[in-house]
This record gives sequence, C-alpha cells and structure tokens, in this order.
Amino acid sequence: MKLTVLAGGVGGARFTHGLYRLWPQDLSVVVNTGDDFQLHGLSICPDLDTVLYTLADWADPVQGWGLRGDTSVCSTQLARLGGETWFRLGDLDLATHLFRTQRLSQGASLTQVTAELAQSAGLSLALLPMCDSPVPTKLRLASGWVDFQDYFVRRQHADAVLECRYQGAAQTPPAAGVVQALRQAERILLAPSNPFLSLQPIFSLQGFAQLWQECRVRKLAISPMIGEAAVKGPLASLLASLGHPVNSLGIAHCLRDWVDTLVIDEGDRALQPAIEALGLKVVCTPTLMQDVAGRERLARLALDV
Ligand code: FO1
Repeated sequence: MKLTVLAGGVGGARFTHGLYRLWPQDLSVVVNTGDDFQLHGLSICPDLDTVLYTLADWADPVQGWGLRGDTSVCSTQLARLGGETWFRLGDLDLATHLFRTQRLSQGASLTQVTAELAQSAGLSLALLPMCDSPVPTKLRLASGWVDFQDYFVRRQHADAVLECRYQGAAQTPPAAGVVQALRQAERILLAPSNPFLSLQPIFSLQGFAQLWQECRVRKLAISPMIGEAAVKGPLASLLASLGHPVNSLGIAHCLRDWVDTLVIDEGDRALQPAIEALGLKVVCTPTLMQDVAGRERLARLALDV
C-alpha cells in the first residue's frame, strides 16, 4: 500500500518515524516548510530537519529537534562577536544548513537537496518539502504581524495568536513530488501535528484543495490534543485564541473538511459523539508516543483502521 503522510513539528516527526519503521518502502512524507527562514545567510528548514533527524535516529531525544550530542562552540563564539544567537544552531546541525544553502545556491531545488540529505542519511522513503519556493508563516499578535520563528523561539510562543497567514501560498503550487505522492497514495495520513502551524500551510498551497479532493482514498488524522493539552508546543493556546474548543473537538473543527477519520486519545472518548456529529469517524486509542514502541503502535493503528 502506498502511503502519504503530511507532517510538521516534533509530533509529526515521531509519528512518521513509527510509520517508517513499519512501512519503510512505500512511504512519502510531505513536510511543512512554513517555518523555514534565513539566518546568518543560511537556509534553515526546521521541520524538514526534524523529520530527517528523527527518521535517521539522530535527533536529540529531549528537545525533539536538533542532533543528539550536538555542541555549541560556534554559537559561543558568535555570541562573543555580538552575533545573533536567539535561534541556537548546533555545530553538527550547521553542516546541514551549510550543505543545503550551498546546493540551493548552485540551483538545486529544495526537493532535490532534501532527497540528497535523506539519501545521505540512508533513508529509503520520499522526504518531500511541501513546495519549492518560500511560503513563510506570519502570525498576527496583539503587537502586529511577526515571522514564525520570531513568535515561536524568540518570544517562546508566549503571545496569543490572533491570525495566521501563509505568505504566497495561494500563488505557490505544491512541489511536483508532492502532487505525485498524493495522486499515487492508497492511504493519506495527517500526523499529530499542529493544524494551524504545520498542516494549514500545506492545505493553503495553490490547487491543493482540488488535488486533495481528487484523491479518493481513506484520509485519517491523529489528533495532537490529549485532554485540554497539546503534547508539545503552543497548540492549546492557538485553539483558544482562534476560537475553537481546546481539545480534540477543536482539532475536528479544523480538519473536518480534510479527513474522514479522526483518531483521538482514549481518555477523550466523551468527545466522540460531538466529533461524529461533524461527520467524522472516530477511533479512540492511547495517542501519547512515549517511546519508539509507542510511535510504532500508533502507526500500526493508523495502518490497520
Ligand atoms: N527551537 C527552539 O525553541 N529554540 C531554538 O533555538 C531552536 C533552534 C533550532 C535549530 C534548528 C532546528 O532545525 C530547529 C530549531 N528549533 C528551535 C525548533 C524549531 O524552531 C521548531 O521545532 C519548529 O520550527 C516548530 O515545529
């Protein structure tokens, strides 16, 4: 069965890792690039790198992003020179950004460079950026519009988000590999990723909704909410500030037009009737991925439903 998964963030990477361990051959993962930005003249693609490192078993297990055992010698010297260090780039991680920036400057597409990185890491799946040109996520806070990493890292996602925009998405088609992966998919999965910051940027691309409709296969999402909390990141606060219930019903509001089935945590079983009333099938199971076995278990369920 050809599988295509849409993912972003640490939860998305961990779920994709579970799928990859069970289904390493016919798997394509479409990754959000709305978080991408330029720093020190380098092209940084946090979500692509988080998926790459997690699948290669290189990721820092505590942070979820960055590389295990990485050091910060460069950052320390950069601080001495008065450079920007609010976004921490580890010494080993820098190699990825140098490689990517150099290849892009030689005219390679982000799709090509990402495939090269995945191949060097020994991965057999198709690791696909959602598109080949920048579509930066912009967020409106009470103080005005800010760039994604300004909100997420510099301000530690402490501000309420009043609106999200995916700049240029309506004029930017999905990468060719993404179109092919969706057209060939026999099942489509949405990883337990933030709908506003990881999935909506992909949905907003030019022609994506039409392409999605043409894929007449089972579409299943895993809710990233457990009770009233997100496992990681600012999702609970985003649901609240954007006017949705702060639980898996809020996720159902966001994804009801995109999937037919929503997997929710077994502790949220009481939400099942309200979610079904939105027209979605509901599957209840433990959704917290505490270890690699937990990632595989959730992936197995997404395959077996
Ligand atoms: N997240 C942080 O909270 N602080 C950082 O300094 C930071 C650096 C960083 C470097 C490379 C990378 O690939 C990811 C990094 N992240 C950092 C994570 C990143 O900002 C977020 O995981 C995503 O953009 C949201 O999914």
